[in-house]
Amino acid sequence: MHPTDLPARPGIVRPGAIGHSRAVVGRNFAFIPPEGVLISRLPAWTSTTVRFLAAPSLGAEFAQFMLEIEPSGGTVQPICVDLQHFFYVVAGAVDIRIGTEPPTTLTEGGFAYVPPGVAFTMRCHPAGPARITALKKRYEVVEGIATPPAIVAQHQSMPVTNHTGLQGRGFKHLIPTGDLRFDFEMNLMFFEPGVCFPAVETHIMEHGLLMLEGQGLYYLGDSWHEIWVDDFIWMGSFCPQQYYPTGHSQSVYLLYKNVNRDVVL
Ligand code: UGY
Ligand code: MN
Repeated sequence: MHPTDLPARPGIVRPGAIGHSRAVVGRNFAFIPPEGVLISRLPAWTSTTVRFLAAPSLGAEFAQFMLEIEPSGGTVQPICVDLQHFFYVVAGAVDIRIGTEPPTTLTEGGFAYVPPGVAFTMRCHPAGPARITALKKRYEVVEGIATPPAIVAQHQSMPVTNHTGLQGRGFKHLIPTGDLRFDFEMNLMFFEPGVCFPAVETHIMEHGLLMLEGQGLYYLGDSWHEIWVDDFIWMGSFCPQQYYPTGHSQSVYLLYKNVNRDVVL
């Protein structure tokens, strides 16, 4: 019997709380189920809690976190820092304002890219709370290449593409792929059950992965990990990786990947 099948009484810790963690932190990967990620608050945000998922203290060269914003909560004042931001609405609705543009409403599946040095505000709609996954990364400047423009859109308005020719795969490149102005991609990856990558990947790029739909098994380093909705994985540079979707429906995850830049020696 799985410990979650045992009756839980209010105020009493569930059986399995000690012996059944799926959390693993390795040298160049971390598997982070949500139940162990504790909340904090950020001075620049009101009525908002934050759960950090990846940060330099883990080994990552970016930061990724979940923002849980109460109705009418959000940024205290415009945030303008020398970092890029990316936001993806997991649930709820927010208004985002980037630079001097008028505010745009983003609902579940909405996303925004904020270039470095550009101010933004975010406000949760009063009707209910919002959950946003957010990412910060220092921009890698290249002489002669312009900094990228802001992006605000809903993924539902984008077609699913498949450059691989492999049945059962699907992609949405939320940040234009191959555009050298950007130094990272954020991709929605779609998989039919049983459709894995053609090989175990071992590449220099890092990943931050948030599971949005379905379930499967994730190969990290040299071990398999069962994954489902709301789990997070950090994959460091050269972490061997493979995904094997299980279950009865498609699975979808949101994947950060640093690209388009040379190694720094
Ligand atoms: O594009 C990628 O690197 C992707 N195939 N990796 C992954 O989903 N772990
Ligand atoms: Mn990969």
